[in-house]
Amino acid sequence: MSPPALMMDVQSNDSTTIPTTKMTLPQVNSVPVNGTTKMETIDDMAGKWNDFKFAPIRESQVSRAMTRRYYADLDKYAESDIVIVGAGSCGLSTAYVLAKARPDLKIAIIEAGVAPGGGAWLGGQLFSAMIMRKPADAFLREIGVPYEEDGSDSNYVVVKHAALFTSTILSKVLQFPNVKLFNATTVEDLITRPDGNGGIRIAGVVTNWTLVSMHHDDQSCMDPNTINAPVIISTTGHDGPFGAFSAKRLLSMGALASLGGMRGLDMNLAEDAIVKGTREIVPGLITGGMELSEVDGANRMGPTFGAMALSGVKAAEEALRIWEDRRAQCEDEFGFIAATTDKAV
Ligand code: 48N
Repeated sequence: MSPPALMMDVQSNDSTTIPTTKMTLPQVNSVPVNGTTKMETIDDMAGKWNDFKFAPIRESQVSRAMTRRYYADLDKYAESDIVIVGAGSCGLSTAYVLAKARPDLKIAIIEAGVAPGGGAWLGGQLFSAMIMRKPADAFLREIGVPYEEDGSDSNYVVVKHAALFTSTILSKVLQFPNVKLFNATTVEDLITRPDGNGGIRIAGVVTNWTLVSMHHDDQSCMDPNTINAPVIISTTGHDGPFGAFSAKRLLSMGALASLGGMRGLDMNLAEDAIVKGTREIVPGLITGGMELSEVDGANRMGPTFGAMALSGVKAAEEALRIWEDRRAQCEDEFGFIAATTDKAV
């Protein structure tokens, strides 16, 4: 027989009042340091491990601290201003530029993997170094990633480990208060609206837990969730289980007549084409990074990442160029107001 649930006077915002048995929590075993009872630094702990003790916790406090925040975020970002699909090097670069330029916009990033970063944790063939051709070094300076040059007149720079770039851009993006990363979450469809000309406009994304999305073939009726937004930026890459997702979905729904299909490797042609081609491919949806190679039939560039960063810069610029118009279209819908006003709907 399980022991009676221990009722503790645990602070919670729950409206349900539960009878509590007042307990005196064990005092945190504080080791007085310079007269204080707090361990302010890890130096305070050095050599005092025998007396060390964490502050007491009840498991439900951890559960509530996590779930309360997650569900508040789901509620807040159910109406987003911009959704970025795919947190690879292009998606993260896009998010950085957007969040910095428009702190008033709510930006949701949907990433299928548990670990965001896409293919940018390593260079080519699982090697460590990341190469970026000039002028993409400007982006490295913008986000504060150190790099080397192979000779004073080299046309490229080298980040000693790709993870240094990815961890830095990820850290910067996650620190913006107007950005929410929903990782381990897949966009498994797009929200569409008639565009008034017989075609469609993209007005949001359809999401599910990635582990659920991967089992629609062996489990039926696992319905998704949704996020409305006037602008979607799809940077889902060309690789992996969901690569080029939006491009393929737009083709299957008839919004794109055909896909060009990624072509062979040519660094010079590929990187210029991806950056210059980053654009709104159907009303409300911008495509950047390697997903665009599938749309346009652009070459692949292999193990050089400058185009991913600068495609992100361009995608952000394109998003801000079209956002007001797309938002106005959203406002027309049944009087719903776009996300930034956060007006209850
Ligand atoms: O890193 P990727 O795959 O994509 P990009 O475009 O940011 O960077 C591409 C780059 O890594 C290269 O491929 C290099 C330059 N090589 C080129 C070459 O010639 O080989 O990131 C895409 C991200 C991944 O993290 C996926 O997990 C995620 O998008 N993703 C999705 N997330 C949510 N919903 C989806 N449907 C989805 N599909 C992919």
